[in-house]
Amino acid sequence: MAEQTTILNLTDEEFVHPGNRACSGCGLSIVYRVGLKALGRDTILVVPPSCLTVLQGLYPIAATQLPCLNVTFASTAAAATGVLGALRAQGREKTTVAAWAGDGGTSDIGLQALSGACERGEDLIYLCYDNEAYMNTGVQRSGTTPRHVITTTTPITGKHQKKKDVPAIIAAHGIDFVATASAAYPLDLFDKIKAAKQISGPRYLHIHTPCPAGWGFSSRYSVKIGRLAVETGLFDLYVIENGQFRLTGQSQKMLGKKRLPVIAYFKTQSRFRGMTEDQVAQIQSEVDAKWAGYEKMMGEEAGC
Ligand SMILES: Cc1ncc(C[n+]2csc(CCOP(=O)(O)OP(=O)(O)O)c2C)c(N)n1
Ligand code: SF4
Ligand SMILES: [Mg+2]
Repeated sequence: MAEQTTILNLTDEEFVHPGNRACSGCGLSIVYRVGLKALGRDTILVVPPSCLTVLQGLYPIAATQLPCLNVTFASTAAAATGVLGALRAQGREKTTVAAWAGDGGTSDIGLQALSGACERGEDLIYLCYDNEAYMNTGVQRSGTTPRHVITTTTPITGKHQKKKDVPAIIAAHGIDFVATASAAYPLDLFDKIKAAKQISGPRYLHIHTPCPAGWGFSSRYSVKIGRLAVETGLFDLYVIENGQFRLTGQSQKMLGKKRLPVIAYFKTQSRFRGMTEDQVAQIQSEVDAKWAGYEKMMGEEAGC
């Protein structure tokens, strides 16, 4: 990727109007503001029902300055494909089409349309902001809700199943660009979207997005909690470019270093309140095994 952006050279162009209807401290507000800066003015957004539709609002009092097509849940990537076709017919092939959906709209309801678009090689950028539940309708569990999280549909003992690894599913389509990012590392997110813009074909970004209302923490801690997810090794920042996996940003810096224990993350949010000590220990051992895999992979690449 090109040189890293810093706060000193980040563009001050804004595509979000001041004031929107997201909750205070919403991680999506950061992701959306920075994401639009990276996408640029010549972009058409395609968005299914979600907290993002609430944040964006409705014409004529929309919070966004970019054109947006609000579509049905299941059709995001298919609708974006239609927009691409219409632009092609008008000779407007330089316009970026960005499909932008929540984790419910991506990992569950919109997955078949996204898979189809990836398999066909559609020229779109797909961004999934992962707040790890169906937040807009009152915190129901989704495919990407982590294990043991209490939601309104997984009360008392929490979700029993593992978080669905959507970036891995998309990478299995063999597309040229898959990346993860976090609201807590906005410049890393900016640079990844910029990198995605340099190439054509389907490009997928999966963005960890803290949600004070749904995760149960004070709105002032969104960035801190987003960072803890990365610093504990629970959510990793990486890119897979042309099939080549590499850790990036803070995750890359953590290679060979001691990570914070996962309990440091769990204890900050009331959604983990049902976890037992054994469950915490089990997740810790899974994270340790995953990172041992990263260390081995990087060691092999370095010829050690
Ligand atoms: C077919 C269909 N089912 C259900 C809904 C109701 N609905 C609107 S937003 C939403 C939650 C979306 O969750 P997610 O994609 O994770 O985005 P978030 O709200 O968390 O930002 C649901 C279930 C709908 N609009 N259409
Ligand atoms: S419910 Fe969560 S994701 Fe939705 S607007 Fe509020 S803080 Fe943001
Ligand atoms: Mg969600």
